[in-house]
Amino acid sequence: MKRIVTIQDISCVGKCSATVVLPVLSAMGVEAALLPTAVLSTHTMFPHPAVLSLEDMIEPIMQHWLEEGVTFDAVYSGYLASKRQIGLVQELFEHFGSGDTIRIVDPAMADHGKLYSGFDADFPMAMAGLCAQADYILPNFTEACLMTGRDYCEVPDAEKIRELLDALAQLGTRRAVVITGVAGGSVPQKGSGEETDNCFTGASGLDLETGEYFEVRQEMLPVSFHGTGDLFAAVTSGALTKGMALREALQLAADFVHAAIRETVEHDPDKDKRFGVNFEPVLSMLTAL
Ligand code: PXL
Repeated sequence: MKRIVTIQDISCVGKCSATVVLPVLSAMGVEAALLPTAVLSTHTMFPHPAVLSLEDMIEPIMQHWLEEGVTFDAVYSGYLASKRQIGLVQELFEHFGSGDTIRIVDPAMADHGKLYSGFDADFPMAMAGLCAQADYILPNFTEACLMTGRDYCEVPDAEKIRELLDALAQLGTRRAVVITGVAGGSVPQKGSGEETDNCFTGASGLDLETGEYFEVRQEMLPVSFHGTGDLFAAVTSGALTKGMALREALQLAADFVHAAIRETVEHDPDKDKRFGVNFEPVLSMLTAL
């Protein structure tokens, strides 16, 4: 069985980070180890969460794993709350990320043109330094703009996305750079190959080994729930760890997040968006892999 270590906070309520990443990886048949960065009563979209940093535990945990000869097939980092945590993940990459181990960074720190609360303006550049050491990076459009010093805009066109992918490639990431949550105007109708006017969302990537640009698409649903970026990154990371090709991994992630949002909207239409999506009923999409 493949073993992945994920660096995440434990947001007790609000379905993001550890509470979505671990069940997704388990459903995919990947052994998931957790390096916890902090405990929060809720994620930071709720006002005034109670927070306990576990930063001081990260080094002793790594040290013990080294003593015990623990190894990982993939190292995958998500939301990090401080520059010190970024430095500690860099150490984790050095100790556990060599050889065939896959290093994945989801630089979860911003959305809709803005940094999440609690981050300083120089945080994205520190995150860019971590992305330089990864094999795959999965920023959303806002995070990609912040890490490359580009201006954010509401509706980027294909040319802007390509230019941004090229700028991300300059960070030094090894295998692929991917921008998640990229939206556009028409989606192929399943089976028929015909375009419809439905909006799509998905991911655009640049494979740094072949130089190819690519995209994956799914129908856009007109709602935005917390934690879907973490779900997307978790499915992608689990699939890559299992040896799936990048495009297939991203398509699976897009399909899974779409199914989870649809499930939530259909069966829980009044749900407070901060509590995240009901992904549990659709986990079976991942168990058959
Ligand atoms: O979903 C990303 C995330 C993870 N963890 C915490 C957060 C956020 C986004 O706001 O606040 C604590």
